Amino acid sequence: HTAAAVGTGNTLTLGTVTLDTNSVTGGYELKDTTRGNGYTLDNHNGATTSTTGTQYIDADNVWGNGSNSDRATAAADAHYGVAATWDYYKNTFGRSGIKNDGVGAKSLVHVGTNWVNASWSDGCFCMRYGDGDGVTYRPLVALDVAGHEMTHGVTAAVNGLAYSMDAGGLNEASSDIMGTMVEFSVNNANDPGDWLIGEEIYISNPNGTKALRQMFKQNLDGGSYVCYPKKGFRRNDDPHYTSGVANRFAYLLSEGAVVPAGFGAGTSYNLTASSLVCNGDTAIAGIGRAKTAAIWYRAMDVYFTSSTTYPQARTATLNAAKDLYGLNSAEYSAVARAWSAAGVN
Ligand code: ASN
Ligand code: ZN
Ligand code: CA
Repeated sequence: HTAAAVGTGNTLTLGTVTLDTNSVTGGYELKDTTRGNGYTLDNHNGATTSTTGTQYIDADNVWGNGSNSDRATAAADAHYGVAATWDYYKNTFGRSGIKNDGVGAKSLVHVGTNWVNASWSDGCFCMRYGDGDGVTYRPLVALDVAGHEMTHGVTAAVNGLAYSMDAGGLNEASSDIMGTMVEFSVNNANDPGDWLIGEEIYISNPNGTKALRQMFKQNLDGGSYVCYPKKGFRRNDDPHYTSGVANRFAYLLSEGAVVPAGFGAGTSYNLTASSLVCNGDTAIAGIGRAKTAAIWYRAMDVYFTSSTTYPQARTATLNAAKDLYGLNSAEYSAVARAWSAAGVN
């Protein structure tokens, strides 16, 4: 006999949250029968290519202690992040799971040894979360990371964007954009929405400015590109860097050319500095996150293919904006202007 249950997670990054679990003989398991039976496993620090682990079982349905000293803590974050991503896609786009078939995915936590990464595998239909190095990085179970990894599964299902050249950048950017939208959709007090990727994986991040990627200012992470195909842009570079162009497009489209709240107005965050300006347009206004997400998702779902290039992504998102808002809409013009401001014409 098993039945859906509601437990409590004492997470690493979000404080205390509610977890959808399953009651079984002898306790509860981290399986979410309300979202396609997605479940969370302890990989016990196996290989980073692992495809399985052991089921977490808990007697009182209270998971973790808020610190990584309890192996269930990171599991609580991951389980919650998957549920939040599922809900974001379902509530926003009517998408039921990664493949839109109502089937949940598997999450493996405590993968690898001091692994500072997380990944998605279509083969195991699973995501894997490393523990971090324990010095600079803690387990990579933050909401934007969960949304990022699950979105790799969505990308594989809807358009199969390759993981190289422009398509690779669009693949990575799709994960960063949707991961960010997931984070904003929860807006947890301990991890409020922002345009940073991975800011919660740092053991110490007092000003909240450290991140794997800063979607509004690519050159802060040391490698991401600002303008296509200028300012040193290399088409065959790491997709986590070529994604910068589309991340910048999404930021400008949503928020406009303004420094995000909390980042001051100092020179290091001057978004109109010549190092960041592609076409001289420094006055672009945003259309907001909801419309940006709707346009990007429709482009992913309907128009992107495995080999979409940046100029083709411009056309794809313009077509998506036309479908959603019309050819003469402010949204359509904003898409064109935001791409141009990231060098894509
Ligand atoms: N964390 C990385 C990502 O999802 C793993 C990778 O390099 N593919 O992008
Ligand atoms: Zn990725
Ligand atoms: Ca974030």
